[in-house]
Amino acid sequence: MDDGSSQLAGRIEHDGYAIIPEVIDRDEAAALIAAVERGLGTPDVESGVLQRDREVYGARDLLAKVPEVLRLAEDPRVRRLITSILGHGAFPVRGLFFDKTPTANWNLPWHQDVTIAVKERRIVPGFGPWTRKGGIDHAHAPAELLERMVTLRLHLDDCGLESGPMRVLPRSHSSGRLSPEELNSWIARSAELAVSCLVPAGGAVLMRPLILHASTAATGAGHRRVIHLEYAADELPGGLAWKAAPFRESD
Ligand SMILES: O=C(O)CCC(=O)C(=O)O
Repeated sequence: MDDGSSQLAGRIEHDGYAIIPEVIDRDEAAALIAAVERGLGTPDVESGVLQRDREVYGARDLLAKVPEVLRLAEDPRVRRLITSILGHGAFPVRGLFFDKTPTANWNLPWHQDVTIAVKERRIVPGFGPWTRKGGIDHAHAPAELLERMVTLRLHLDDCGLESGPMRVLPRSHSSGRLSPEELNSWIARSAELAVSCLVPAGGAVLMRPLILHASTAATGAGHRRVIHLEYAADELPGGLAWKAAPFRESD
């Protein structure tokens, strides 16, 4: 019997993204807001917690900092979505937190997500340039790896047009890593096909990291809190290791 998994996998394969209106319920989303606030504690840039005017607007390494987020990443409702796309060997490799508000606001130009977080920098063909953010080594990764990853962006607040939603360009995920010229050509050809990802609290956007996406600044009051979880199905080559969930670090 098809439980919708193959349909979801087909949508991700074809469009590069899908909106799932309910992954967890609103009470669970509210509990996660409290858990993230507890887990992030006092804002501090060195620890990977980003703040502007004393307001937390983002955080890295969420799987290590917030146990409830690690549980969410392995929750059967989330796992079912992820494994239908990546198979049963899928595992979470990075957790980020975003909180867009009128005072901690941003817009992002069209881009692909090409960066992964690893335990330790090593020279491996295809990986780089390297950066260090929040005390963690990050590298640009090859398209073949990124094409076998998926991101789940779980919304903790209702996200409408006024919330500065993420916008995606359907089907832009399947052309590999785009040069600036290719990216501009995609935008020139198909910007009018962009979809604003409007998602209720507890719902999520599933997306391939290579889909072109952007976001506008929020115009309304309130928060747009998102837990961003990346999953992979492959170990890394050349002695590189994912800076992933704590339980994997002692593997
Ligand atoms: O949350 C947003 O505003 C967009 C985030 C984004 O573009 C990203 O995670 O790459």
